[in-house]
Amino acid sequence: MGRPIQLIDVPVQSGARRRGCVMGPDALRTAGMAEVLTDLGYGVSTASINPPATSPDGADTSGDLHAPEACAAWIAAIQAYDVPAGALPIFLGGDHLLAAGVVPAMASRSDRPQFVLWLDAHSDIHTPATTTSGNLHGTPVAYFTGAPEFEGVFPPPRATVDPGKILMLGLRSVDPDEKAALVRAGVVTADMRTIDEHGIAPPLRRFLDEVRVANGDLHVSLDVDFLDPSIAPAVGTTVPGGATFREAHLVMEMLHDSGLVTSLDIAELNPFLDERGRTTSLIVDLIASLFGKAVLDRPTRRG
Ligand code: EXY
Ligand code: MN
Ligand code: MN
Ligand code: MN
Repeated sequence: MGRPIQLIDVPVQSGARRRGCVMGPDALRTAGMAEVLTDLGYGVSTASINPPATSPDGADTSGDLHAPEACAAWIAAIQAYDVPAGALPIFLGGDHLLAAGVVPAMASRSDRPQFVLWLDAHSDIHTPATTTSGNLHGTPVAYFTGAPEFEGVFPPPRATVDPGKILMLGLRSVDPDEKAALVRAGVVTADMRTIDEHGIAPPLRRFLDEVRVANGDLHVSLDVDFLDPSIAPAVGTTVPGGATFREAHLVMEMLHDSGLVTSLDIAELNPFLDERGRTTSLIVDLIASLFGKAVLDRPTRRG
């Protein structure tokens, strides 16, 4: 039996105006997420973080921000949730606002340095001051790296992450203020141009080596729009030119081989936009790869 896994539903959709992410956890369960992990030999438990009692979604738009109070309440609820000791949590979203709760919670779980692999078309490093859409799912990275602009908007993070310990893979839609913030903070990035030219494995291999050397914890945040829209249409923020089927599986296979992943979230799945469940099924297949489903049995290679 592998390490116990806890599947935690986080049906947040306050981070954006478009509705549907609330159905993400149900869709992932319907597609067999628990059964796939059980078949791979893991003990699986389930939990859910309940929607905080705030005003109905969207009713508290204040100034230019969409639903800041609901978002703040979700972040507080997620950060207050204690994952059972020894379990590897998979947070089933929900829009990407959930990472603002999940990453500080994971970073506070141990004294080891926290690393984050951010798989996303977007850098999500806006602050309440720079966002032009007002959609707060575009802000979690700035929040969990300690940007001061969140004071009075979101509760203080339980712990913060060193921006130099974040690798963003798959970027292809980054706003001007975000570009400046990425450089200022020193986030490590491999955009789709870099991936096209050199492949997806080299930056990931370098990053995993760093995590290993530092004896760090590794959180993986998988935004569905990391994937090319032709294979993953069920997301409200599709951007052409994303990761292919094999690139995505290779990332998952390398993560499995590394043995370094300590937590995971799946964000932005909008089942309302799916086509006969194919995006949801692909996500479940990717998670199976991350937890050891392989084309052929091969000796685990570390490094
Ligand atoms: N940068 C854009 C904005 O701030 O509205 C798009 C953000 C999309 C966020 C998605 C989840 O990754
Ligand atoms: Mn995102
Ligand atoms: Mn830690
Ligand atoms: Mn995205």
